Amino acid sequence: MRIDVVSIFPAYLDALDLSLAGRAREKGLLQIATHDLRDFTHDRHRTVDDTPYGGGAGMVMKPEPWGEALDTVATDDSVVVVPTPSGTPFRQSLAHDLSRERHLVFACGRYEGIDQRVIDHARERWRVEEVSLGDFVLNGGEVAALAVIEAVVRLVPGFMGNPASLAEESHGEDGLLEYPVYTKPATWRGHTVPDVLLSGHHGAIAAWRHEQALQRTRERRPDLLGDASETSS
Ligand code: 6GU
Repeated sequence: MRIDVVSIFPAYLDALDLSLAGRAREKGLLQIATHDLRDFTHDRHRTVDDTPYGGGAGMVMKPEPWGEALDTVATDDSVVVVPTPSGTPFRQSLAHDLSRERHLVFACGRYEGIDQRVIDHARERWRVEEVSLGDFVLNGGEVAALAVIEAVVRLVPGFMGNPASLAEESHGEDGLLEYPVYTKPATWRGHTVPDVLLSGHHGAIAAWRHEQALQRTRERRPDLLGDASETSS
């Protein structure tokens, strides 16, 4: 897989040299490059933003540098990923989907966003995914791109040591949150590990874990249980 990231703060992506993506790159399974959007400007001040048509607070990213950047970086088999708080929620299913692609291009916006024509034009040439990490606001797409890249890269075959651990986690096959986990010692600061986990009864352990996962999901994420009374639409 190849990943290109376009940003006015490419140094944000330095963290990709660490950990998972770093190891995948060392194995030659992943190529990642970052690009400074300002390198695609032509004025002396390397301007990337301007005031919004129609008025209002903040600045909007100009279309021309983005057009040149995407022309340079994207190819026929690219998927363009645009992190934005107004995107569709980024889910594990999309992470799996993107992990099967050959080339991802992340367009990291700042300010109040990128001129909409950049996205509209990109959709005429590439698959475009505008994604949000949740109902909160970041100053730009860089931190969101890091999160999406980590979620995708760990699913690419050969990138992770133990494929079983990929299926067994939260938002995995059964759609529930993960059950609580424990390790030694059996008592720590007066808190004990649940007896069933020390029992050696695999059936009882599996049943307990499933019940814990259900209880957690009911309490924290009832929307995941597909109860129509809990969904907003
Ligand atoms: Cl993807 N981008 C920004 N700027 N803010 C966010 C977000 C993305 N997801 C949640 N907040």
